[in-house]
Amino acid sequence: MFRLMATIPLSSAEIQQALAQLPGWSFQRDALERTFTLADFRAALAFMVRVGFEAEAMDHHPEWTNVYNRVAIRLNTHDAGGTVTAKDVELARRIQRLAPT
Ligand code: H2B
Repeated sequence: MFRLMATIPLSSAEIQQALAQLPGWSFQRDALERTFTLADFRAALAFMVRVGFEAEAMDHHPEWTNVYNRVAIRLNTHDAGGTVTAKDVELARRIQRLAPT
């Protein structure tokens, strides 16, 4: 399933549709992006471990940076020429479930 999801770039209409269900996420520089702010570094690190395990299970890996309590995440699909695919949307949805409220 993921193999097929990862081959077809989404149209900008499809990306906008997906973003409507992904609070805080935006489309920037060919990727889905969101920055999360956690309570402190420990909470940020725990979040990254959870997201990392989810990403690994999907074989889909975020580009991200962490500074203290902030985690900035970018998702796109190298296998689709660095475009946004359904696989990025699926990982963003899973990250939302792990996100602080
Ligand atoms: N992560 C992301 N974000 N995009 C990809 O296209 C991708 C990946 N491809 N993780 C996977 C690994 C691929 O390189 C391996 C060989 O399955």
